[in-house]
Amino acid sequence: MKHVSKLALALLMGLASAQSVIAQDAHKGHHGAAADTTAAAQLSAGEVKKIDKGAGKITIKHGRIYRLDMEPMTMVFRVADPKMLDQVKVGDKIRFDADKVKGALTVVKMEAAQ
Ligand SMILES: [Cu+2]
Repeated sequence: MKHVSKLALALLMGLASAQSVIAQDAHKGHHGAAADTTAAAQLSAGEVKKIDKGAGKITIKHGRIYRLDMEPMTMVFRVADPKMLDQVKVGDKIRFDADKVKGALTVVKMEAAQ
């Protein structure tokens, strides 16, 4: 019994520290330049599935997005700047950052995956 509660405590502590890291990252994101050194680590992996230049939207099959606490899935995003859609084509592997802008999930940064 003693064993079990120690394990549970360890799990709880692990969970708590993971959550505080996520909260810190989200916080940094709102402070511009200071976040740049860690920005690369925050980018999520994705693959472009569809591009709709007229609507300024892109469909991305994405990995985990820590900032939004979102599981991997395929979904449509708005883009912060329509020009971003000229930089990629369907099938491209990308790294990107997304955030809520005026209530809509929006790709705020996007680059080709290495
Ligand atoms: Cu998603």
